[in-house]
Amino acid sequence: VPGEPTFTRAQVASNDGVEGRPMWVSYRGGVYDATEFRRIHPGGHIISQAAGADVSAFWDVWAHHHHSPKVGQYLKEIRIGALKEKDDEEATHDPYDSEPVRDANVQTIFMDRPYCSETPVEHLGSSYLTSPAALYVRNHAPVPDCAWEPEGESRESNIQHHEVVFEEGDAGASPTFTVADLQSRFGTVTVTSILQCAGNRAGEDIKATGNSGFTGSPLERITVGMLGNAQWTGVRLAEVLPALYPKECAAAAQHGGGEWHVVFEGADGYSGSTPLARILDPKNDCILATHMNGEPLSPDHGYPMRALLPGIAGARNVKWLQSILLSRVPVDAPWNEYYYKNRDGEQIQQLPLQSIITDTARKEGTQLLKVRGVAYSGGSGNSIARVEVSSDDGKSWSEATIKTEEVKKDQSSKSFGWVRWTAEVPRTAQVCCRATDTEGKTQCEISPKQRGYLYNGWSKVKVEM
Ligand code: MTE
Ligand code: MO
Repeated sequence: VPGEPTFTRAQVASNDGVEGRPMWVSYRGGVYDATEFRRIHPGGHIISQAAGADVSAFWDVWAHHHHSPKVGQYLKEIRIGALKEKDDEEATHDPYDSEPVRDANVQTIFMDRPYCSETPVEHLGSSYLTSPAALYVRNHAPVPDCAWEPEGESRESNIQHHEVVFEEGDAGASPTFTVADLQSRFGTVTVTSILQCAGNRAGEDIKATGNSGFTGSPLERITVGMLGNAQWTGVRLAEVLPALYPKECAAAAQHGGGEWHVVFEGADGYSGSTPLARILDPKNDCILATHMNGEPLSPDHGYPMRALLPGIAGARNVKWLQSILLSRVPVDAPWNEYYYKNRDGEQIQQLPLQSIITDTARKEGTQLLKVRGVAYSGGSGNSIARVEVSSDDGKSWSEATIKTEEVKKDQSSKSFGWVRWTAEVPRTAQVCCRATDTEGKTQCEISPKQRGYLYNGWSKVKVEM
């Protein structure tokens, strides 16, 4: 902007938002007064981490994420000048310099900053439980420093000290509990559940139903691997919330829970919310998880604690959990306001019934094809009644064999985990599958467009002839 005032980095730094001072930040050579932004914006405290400094790493995420013109307009409104040229070139601290080490053999990487990956399909169905190293990762910001390996302490014991703030609980102002407090008061349970990003199968969705918000972004390459199945251990939210928010939970029980939402906030500034009624129903197995497959959560998956809401879109399973708040409205953070909404403009919650072909192989000495895959019922938590495979585009179907013997019998009262299955069908150029749950719900060939999310049409796979 010609003729606008210029500021040095030192000047920006002196406006750090502390003790009534305004909060300035720099972003791509511009200087912005973000005082208001921090105050009014639920995602604003992520910017406070960079008060008086450069927010490029944070705002780049926000800006490219939300294709909304509102973002550009907003930045224009709060711009107060430009950085002095020499200062613009100065190197700034890189918030991505302490990212965890990842195993490229079991992760297909879409983006590095923020890190986003899927499990390669060859690996997806290779075991009943997905390993933490192979589970897809969806980050929207740098991995926050949650001191996962403090000196002299094991990760296991460090979990115990982690604190979660319950904002404005009935017990008075914002009680804080360590994980150890929560565990000794409420005990822990283990539930088996898939975790899936609402954007899984985005590539197939584009092929079947046309362009979406994913088109043209690195995420249009998502296949079927933003998904995994694991055993999660933690404290039950259906016990924690009524104890800490008795009034709200009682009111919610009377009114079907409709008007209350549980807002989870992570240490990276990301937040998500889910209706209280869903979480209060003990059958839904919603927990604050500290362990995956018996191991402390890894840094990428939310160490030391995350929300684990079986059957609910990954986006609401907030990692690096810092605070919980009951609210009358769904959280209005940039991640939720522009992203992860369905075609009716509602924030996405439940995942749909799903089945996925993970691999096919010629059966030696026959004209048959062995087909393997996974299936799960999503938000309903119903069991899978059957999976069928077709080698003639759905004209005829063969029933698959479900590997029921490996399904974990844990404290989960519904079926939120996946089942693996195998089938044999005549060998052709393309095979497809569909699942049916115990209520008779079944998958359609092509599912209705949900702005690119939640695609659950038949899984179709080309076969090498
Ligand atoms: N929680 C925080 N704090 N930050 C995030 O970026 N991403 C969400 C959710 N929770 C996210 C988060 C999204 S969109 C998904 S799909 C899941 O985490 C992914 O969990 P995973 O990375 O452990 O597989
Ligand atoms: Mo996601």
